[in-house]
Amino acid sequence: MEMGKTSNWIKAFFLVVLCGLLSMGTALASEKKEFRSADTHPADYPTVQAMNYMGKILSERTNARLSISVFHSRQLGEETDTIDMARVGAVDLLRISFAPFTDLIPEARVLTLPFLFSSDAHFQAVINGPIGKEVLAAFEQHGFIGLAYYESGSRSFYTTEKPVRSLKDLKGLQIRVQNSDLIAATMTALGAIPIKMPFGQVSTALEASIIDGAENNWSSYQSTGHYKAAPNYSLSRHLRVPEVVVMSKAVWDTLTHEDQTIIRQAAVDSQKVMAELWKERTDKAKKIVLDAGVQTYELEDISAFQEAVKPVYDQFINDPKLKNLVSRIRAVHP
Ligand code: GTR
Repeated sequence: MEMGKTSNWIKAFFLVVLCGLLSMGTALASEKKEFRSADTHPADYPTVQAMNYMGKILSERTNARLSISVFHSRQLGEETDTIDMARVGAVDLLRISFAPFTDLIPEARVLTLPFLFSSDAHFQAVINGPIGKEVLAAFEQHGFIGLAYYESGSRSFYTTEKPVRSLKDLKGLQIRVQNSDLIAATMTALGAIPIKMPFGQVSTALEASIIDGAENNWSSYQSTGHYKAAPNYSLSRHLRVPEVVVMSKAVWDTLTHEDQTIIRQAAVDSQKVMAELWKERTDKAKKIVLDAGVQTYELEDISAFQEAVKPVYDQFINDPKLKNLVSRIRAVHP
């Protein structure tokens, strides 16, 4: 089930036209380039801060010739809208979740598989190693240049009424998911009813009991205020969906090799700042939600969840190249 799709398309269309006009103006005005970057999160969120930092060092390293203006808080639309805009070069950069790329880029599915990573350290070793590089490189043939990964912790379920401790608890619950067939199939495999819904609509949907719950990391659970309507947080850690900084290939191809190198390095350098901000923010978010009365739960039997999602692997990891990536990920020992 999808909600708000038509209005999002209309919104995306007008934003594409608007951004197109803006970019023509910038190109004519001077040689200076101010890249527009989109983010769904608010101004004080680590991803936005890290992109601001990337803009700062980019500017320092080019005598203010290159800079970044971050349109946070969904000012340019929901994540799927901004993917469409970046593809045609209407927006230059995205800080975005891998999830909405999984329907487009087969390699992106691999890092989004449920229960694939055994720990944070495992996840970090994979994204910062050769597999991470290979997956980022795969973005290019789909119109994006993968520049860097950002931290995002693990995602867990939260519900308005009954906490989720077992598959039985999840059965029949309407759970909001990101715009990804793979994640929707994961919910179905776990017995829930997936509701694909843009991030910006989840608060209202929880408050109005349109959905029974959603899933996200501590920081997003807190920043969105979802914890107020859904105070049962079940530490299922079922997904570790990476966040990524990508540039529109349409824009990238207009840049000199030298500028491309500077941009790539600035993105990689911002990753370290992101890691620090992320840790701080996660600790703060946990404290805020626990102080507000959120109850946490552990799953009774995680192996039942891991077993239940096996068909998702068969369905989405359906060619030798993807299977090989999964085996190599499993063989990484941090
Ligand atoms: C957050 C992620 C966002 C967005 C959001 C969602 O964890 O940082 O980019 O994808 O989840 O659930 O839509």
